[in-house]
Amino acid sequence: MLKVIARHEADLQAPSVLDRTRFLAALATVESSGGRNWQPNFEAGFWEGGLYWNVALAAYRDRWRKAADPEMAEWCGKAIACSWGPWQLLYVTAAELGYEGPPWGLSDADVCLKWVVALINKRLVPRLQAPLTDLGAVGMLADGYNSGTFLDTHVPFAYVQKVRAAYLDPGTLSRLSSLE
Ligand SMILES: [Ca+2]
Repeated sequence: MLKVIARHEADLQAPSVLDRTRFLAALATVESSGGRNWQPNFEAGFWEGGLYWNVALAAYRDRWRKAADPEMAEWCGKAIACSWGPWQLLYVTAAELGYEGPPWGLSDADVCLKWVVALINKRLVPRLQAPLTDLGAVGMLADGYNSGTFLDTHVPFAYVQKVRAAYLDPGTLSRLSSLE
């Protein structure tokens, strides 16, 4: 997993106070137990009848439902409502950012991280305001990654604290280094 991070961390346009490798490692640690638990996770809000269901999602559903053999067709549609990979990135988010592959393509750690970095660069980093400490940046980016933005009043405190703790934990990198 550290090799994957090493291939992408330079693309993260984060403030220089932030240790990019440790931040991306901390996110993977919290999202997928350090890369050990990253099966697709179905998010009902992004499926038919869910809070976020809309015409764009219906189009994704129809596109990928047809992508594979008939026995898998229903699942392939539902794959658009899953989060994927070590960073548990929502397919819908990646698609909004320009990802054109199938939802299940995001289970590849490199593909997943490429679009995670794109998300952070495009939607979060431009709204950060200096001066920042590294833990300040970690907190805002973790809030935004989990809740969509760090500029609103919804702050997922428990999640932010977990990412900060993983960022500070010297064991985070060594645990990830043992995983592909
Ligand atoms: Ca928020």
